[in-house]
Amino acid sequence: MSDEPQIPVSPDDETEIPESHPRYESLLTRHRIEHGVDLGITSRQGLIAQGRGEAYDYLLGERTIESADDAARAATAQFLLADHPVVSVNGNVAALVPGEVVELADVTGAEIEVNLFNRTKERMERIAAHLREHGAEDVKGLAGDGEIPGLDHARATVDADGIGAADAVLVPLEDGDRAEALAAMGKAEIVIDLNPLSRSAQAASVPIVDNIIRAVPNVARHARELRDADESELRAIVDSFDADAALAAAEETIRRGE
Ligand code: PTJ
Repeated sequence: MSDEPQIPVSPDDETEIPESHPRYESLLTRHRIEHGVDLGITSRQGLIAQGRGEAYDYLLGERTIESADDAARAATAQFLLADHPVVSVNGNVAALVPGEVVELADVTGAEIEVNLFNRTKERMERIAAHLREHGAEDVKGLAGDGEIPGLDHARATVDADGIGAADAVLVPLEDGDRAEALAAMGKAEIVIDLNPLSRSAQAASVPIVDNIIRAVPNVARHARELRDADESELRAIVDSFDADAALAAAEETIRRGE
């Protein structure tokens, strides 16, 4: 028999997962995604997306690599410099880090907007309610009175005074083309994606190659440190960040396997 701590096959509550388990973070993440599907927040495709992400996380050593931490700091500076920063939330993000997103928005002064690939009124409302339960005061996305040009799926639908009017958007866990479309609108694009080769990561002005479960609290931590920094310091952090080098460092870590 293995020496690993035993956990219930299907824990009812995440507190049943022992923190001492060597794969604690992975088990916690799976539990939250599964629970998100049960709540009608996460799409079933979200389970597949999580599996894909988890494979990259395994190869990255399930840790925040140095280049991802630098990217999180640059993303924070970009958000603090922005006049109108918005965090975009889909079904996976809502299931994995609802409270952490609310905290990040609070500390950076950002708005939160629900934006879904598999958009239904019911899921939009459930996700907004879930975020409110985790402390969000105002959740955008339900008006859907704006549009991102050049996209022919539901992700094009945004709030005109939310993502439509934003100058910086944080888009965790996307499926590709919206990152390019937002960049084409002149918005700074911060992407969180474990796959450095994904289209979103490649298109981002700041790609954070890290698990959202670590990256969102990390950005909030940097924001608490940087919130009193002056504009020139924030600008210097953004200007010295090299997106191509960060992607190359993540790919190198995956290929080297260490
Ligand atoms: O809730 P909806 O309807 O908007 O749908 C959301 C999903 C995620 C289902 C949809 O956007 C989708 O199908 O995404 P993809 O094409 O599977 O892409 C998801 C990307 O996120 C992949 O590049 C994964 O490597 C990455 N990813 C998955 N889980 C994580 C992750 N990145 C960071 N942290 C994770 N936990």
